[in-house]
Amino acid sequence: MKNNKLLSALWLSASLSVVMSACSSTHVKAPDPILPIPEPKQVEWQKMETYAFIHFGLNTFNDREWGYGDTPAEVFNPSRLDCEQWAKTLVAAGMKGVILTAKHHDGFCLWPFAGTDYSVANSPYKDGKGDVVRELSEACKKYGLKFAVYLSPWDRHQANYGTPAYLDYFYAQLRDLLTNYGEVFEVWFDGANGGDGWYGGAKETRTIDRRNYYNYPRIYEMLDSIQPQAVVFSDGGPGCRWVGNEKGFAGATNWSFLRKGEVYPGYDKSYQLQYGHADGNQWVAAECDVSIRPGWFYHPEQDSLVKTPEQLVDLYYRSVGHNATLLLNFPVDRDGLIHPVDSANAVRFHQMIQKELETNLVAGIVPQVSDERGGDHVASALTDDDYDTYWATADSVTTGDITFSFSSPTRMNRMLLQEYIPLGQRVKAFTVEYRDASGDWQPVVLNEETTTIGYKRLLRFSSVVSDGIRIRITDARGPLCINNIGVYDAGENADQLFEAIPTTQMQSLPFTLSGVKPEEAAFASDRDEKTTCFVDGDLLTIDLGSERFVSSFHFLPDQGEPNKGLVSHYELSVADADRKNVTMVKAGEFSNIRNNPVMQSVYFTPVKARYLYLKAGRMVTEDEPMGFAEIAVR
Ligand code: FUL
Repeated sequence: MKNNKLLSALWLSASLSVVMSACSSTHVKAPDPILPIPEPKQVEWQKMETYAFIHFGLNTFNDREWGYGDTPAEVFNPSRLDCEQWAKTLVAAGMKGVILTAKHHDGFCLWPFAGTDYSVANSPYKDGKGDVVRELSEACKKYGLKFAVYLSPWDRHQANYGTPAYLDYFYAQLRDLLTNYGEVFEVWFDGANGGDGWYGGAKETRTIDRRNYYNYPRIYEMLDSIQPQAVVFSDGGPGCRWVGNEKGFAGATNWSFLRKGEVYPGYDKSYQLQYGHADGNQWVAAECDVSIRPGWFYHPEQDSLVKTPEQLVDLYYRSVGHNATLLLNFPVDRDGLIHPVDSANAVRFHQMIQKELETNLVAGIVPQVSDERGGDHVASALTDDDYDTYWATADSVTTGDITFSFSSPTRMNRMLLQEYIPLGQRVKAFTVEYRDASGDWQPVVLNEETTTIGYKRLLRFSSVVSDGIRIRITDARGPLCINNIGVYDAGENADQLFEAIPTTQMQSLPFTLSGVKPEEAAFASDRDEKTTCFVDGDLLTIDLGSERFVSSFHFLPDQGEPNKGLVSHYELSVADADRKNVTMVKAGEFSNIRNNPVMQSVYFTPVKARYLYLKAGRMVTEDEPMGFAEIAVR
């Protein structure tokens, strides 16, 4: 009897607390959203975090980054193409989806588009019966990857490019891809547009009004009616934005907003895209596109230049960990396969990340918080591993402390923070501190600023061994809404793992430069990519001191923000010791140098020479002097 009474008393109090908590949940209003906020599909897209790019096409076979559109379709001849090998590799590398270059700037179509004969249908691949878009979309279904397409608006092959007739052609291509290959998660519109091309005849330059020519509002209508779940990438969105570089990182401070209408392909302040516009009124989160090799397309001489697993881990922290997504490119090789080195490094990268962030030391621990809104928005929501529950503060409270205590000293060196972005991005500044032996709070040592959080912020800090860690949010755009916190120990070598990785290791014959300011000459060979030597005029003269056999010229462009002195078209000549015989060895363009100012290389037939002359035919920005962070001659 006594027991029964006790049981019923317990039952009553348990039911009361359920009722009370149900009441409090229903009575505590969620914070109002702070505009701009993402569309649900933008949140789903951001949750993908890492996905792959595949650059494959005629360029793979003609060793170009930007084909002119003059290479015959018969050149496309992969002997062992296997989209299932791509899909399996990408899954093992942790990729959630893949975007395929269905058509790059050269106009060659990887699917048998009926509107042109410049496609796989006229190539030896499967005797013209192949369809790489179909093969990859089917492999994706089989291996559980999402699928998406890149369709270059610029077409260097089409004779009518630049006229209204081309637009009908372009829209028909898009409609074909959106209608016949299943669901796509993203459509990628490249900002590189207009310029030199073949255009069905001799090479010529065609400029277009990049803002208006394509009539993007019409394209978005088509997309919304056929594939409403797809997010549109372009430099300024509307679904997601370019991050302003092709190196694979976003700023540590990164707002998912832009000022509506301000950014368009060719935006002259593109370096701002890595930070977003803090005062923006449109939700356009950043996507970090980067190739696992220096080029986007496969070049055999880059087999030794594949990014290492450690470099990829670093990029992961600076992309996904900086409130952006990571779009990692795999240049499929001439056999039609992802190269074994690329595959091994990418898979290892994924394993390293999984290992570093394997055990959340605060999972299920309810932290102490300085303020709690109540209802569903309580401290326990921070570590319950449920994306849709979040801790929030009262409407008037825009700062807050979250403190975790451990029963014994614990080693920590990584942290994950997530804001509940369906209600907007709010946090402007925070600090992370640990409790020292005397019980005082000390800041952890980081290599970047702690400002924004957004969808996800990952921090790497020097290891501390402590029984307490706290996050102090010191400034925000409104009440705080944090849905997830993780604290990790990435192992004994955690601190070395995030130290700077050397980027410039160029071997060169010794040289001196003329045509440059004497105090800047040394910058071109100081192995410091942050110092640049600028040239007076449009001619750089390199003196090797004596006649040598040379066969290549390399340079790293200025790595500043924005990059200055980028040479777009060049002529490279050589001369003998008495400068009587001057011979031009190569002329061409540094394709895509504006968006991807990585090391540029010019290879030519070996020749004996003492002097090399690089003449700038055209600069990316007119009237700027040429700039070189590093130079090498071999
Ligand atoms: C750039 C293009 O010009 C490159 O070739 C590459 O496709 C890259 C992803 O986008 O703008």
